[in-house]
Amino acid sequence: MKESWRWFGPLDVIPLHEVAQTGARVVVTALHEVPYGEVWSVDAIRARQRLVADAGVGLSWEVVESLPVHDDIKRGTGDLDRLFGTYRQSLANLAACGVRTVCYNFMPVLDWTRTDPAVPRRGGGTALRFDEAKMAAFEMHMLERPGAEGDFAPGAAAAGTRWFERSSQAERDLLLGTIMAGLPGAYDRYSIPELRAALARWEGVTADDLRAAYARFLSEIVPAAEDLGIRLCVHPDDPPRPVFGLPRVVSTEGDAAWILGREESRANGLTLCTGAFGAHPGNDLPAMFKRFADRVHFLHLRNVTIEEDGSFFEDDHLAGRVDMVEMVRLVLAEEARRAAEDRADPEIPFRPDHGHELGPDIGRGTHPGYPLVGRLKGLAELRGVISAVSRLAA
Ligand code: DNO
Repeated sequence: MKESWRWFGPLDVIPLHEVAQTGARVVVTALHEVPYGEVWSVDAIRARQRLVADAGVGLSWEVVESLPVHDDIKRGTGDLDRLFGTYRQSLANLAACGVRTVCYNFMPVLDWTRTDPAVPRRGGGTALRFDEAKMAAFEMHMLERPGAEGDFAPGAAAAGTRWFERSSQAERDLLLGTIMAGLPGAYDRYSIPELRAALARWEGVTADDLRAAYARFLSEIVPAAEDLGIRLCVHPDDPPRPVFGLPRVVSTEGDAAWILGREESRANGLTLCTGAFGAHPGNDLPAMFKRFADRVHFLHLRNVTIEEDGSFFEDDHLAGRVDMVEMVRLVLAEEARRAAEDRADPEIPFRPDHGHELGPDIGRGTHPGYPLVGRLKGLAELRGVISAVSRLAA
């Protein structure tokens, strides 16, 4: 299992020498500054590779997270030929530079969503949380989205109304900021009117429409990726269910089976995020890994605890509902299988996904979910499991 670390580029407050101190071997990053839908040029990719190499700490860029899919592709409208061409060109440029594992997602409008950036843990550390009632408060009373109430369980909707009535302006502003913070590497946030405008463009688009657009994306892109030796790997929806009335189609085991079945090629793969898939009570992560093992090109290992009303929080890496020891056992067995087939790259890159904000990271201004110490704690715990499981299997 290849230890990797997400680094957000030159603007990340965590410098590369600190990444190296964690023991991680490779960097996961993206050209976050390139607008969605534009080509990642060879020059820009090489410049980023040089930046990583020039830190002189033995790191290299091996995984792209993410090469964003333009919203027009997801909606199936606009100048699609140009956008598909651009995507293929970026893949070709990445391959030319030797970067061949490429993560992306197919969530409309927004990436991952949380409602609480800092739920207190023992001793003053904090965790991220998705609270059904607060999400209901946001959608019903701040966004004022018609029909929002019907998308929540009655208890959550009522609790959301109570929260809204009691909340201060500062609490509402924090909620807006937290919900908008999910756009990776982006420092711009939608305001409520901007979010409304973005959602309006999606009015009437159903899950079937999104699936049709996804099928087209796969048929346009996977053959090119295969020729280039690129391993695409879709990241699941987070949370794994519709939000803001937008459809989501990468949430369950069935969704993953549908995606991988559309193009039967290793180039059409999966980022198995145990946290995002894990927030859906119907997803059994070890079973999913077993079923899709050959097509898993990248792993995000973290854990969640789901509460009765569907809210969830990010638990310790070895706590929560996903059996991480079993996950590691299965991943090592899959790597042994790949090695036995003489595959050039039997090791699957994984990163300790998210972490609690602890000690020196509090107030440091790292990306939400991406502090140094909390992720290092997760990585160290996982490293311990990996080493114990490998020893016992030997
Ligand atoms: C959140 C991340 C996601 C992920 C993208 C992949 O922490 O896991 O933002 O990078 O969805 O495209």
